[in-house]
Amino acid sequence: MTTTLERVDAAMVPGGRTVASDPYPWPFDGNLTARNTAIVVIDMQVDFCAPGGYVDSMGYDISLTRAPIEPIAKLLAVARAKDFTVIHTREGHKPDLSDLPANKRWRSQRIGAGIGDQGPCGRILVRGEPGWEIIPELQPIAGEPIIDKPGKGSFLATDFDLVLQTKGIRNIVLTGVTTDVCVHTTMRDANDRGYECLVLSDCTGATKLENHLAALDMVKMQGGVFGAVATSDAFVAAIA
Ligand code: C5J
Repeated sequence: MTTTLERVDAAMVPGGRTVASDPYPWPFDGNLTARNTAIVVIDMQVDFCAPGGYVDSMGYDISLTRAPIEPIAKLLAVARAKDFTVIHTREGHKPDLSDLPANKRWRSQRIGAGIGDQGPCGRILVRGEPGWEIIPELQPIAGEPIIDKPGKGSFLATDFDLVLQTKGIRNIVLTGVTTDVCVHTTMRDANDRGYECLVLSDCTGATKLENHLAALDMVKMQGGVFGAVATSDAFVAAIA
């Protein structure tokens, strides 16, 4: 009879490489290549990271959502040089708000940053407005897919899964904001679909530090219930 450990060993790629991560060396089977791994940059938009945007209008400290900008920029420079797939997402709604659930709008209005309402960066979280744009520091380069999503997760009402499948991606490296909302929703959905997820702790940020830390901790429960957590330095060391 084979033990669990023997079965795991049998699944390892011979000579495979892994990232030093918690709670296990990622990916689980050592099958990490530029061809099968995507760096996903979630919602690094003006509305989430810049003065006058949605997060700022809600009264949160944008230094927390800006903290990952520099680490992500450094990561992308290496990942692009190594030919990894880079995918960007943007949260936003159609100008007629036909894809904006009433409860999402109501909740945003009660905190003083109504989605669809006029703000300092244009209509909040509306496609095509200045606030919805990806910040200048992390602009996509030619050929990098941008997934426009109306929800917190990246799979609902988008072609994200089709893009991943078409490119042969099975490992997802998650970066962006916010750790506890859009990063987590995307990671949880990806995990259920069988993607192997890694969250980079310094390349993500939330509107509250405690929530960022708790969101990272949740990934690591139950032997890595959603995947693993690493620093961008550890990821770069593994692919260098
Ligand atoms: C939020 C996001 N927090 N991108 N969106 O509303 O995480």
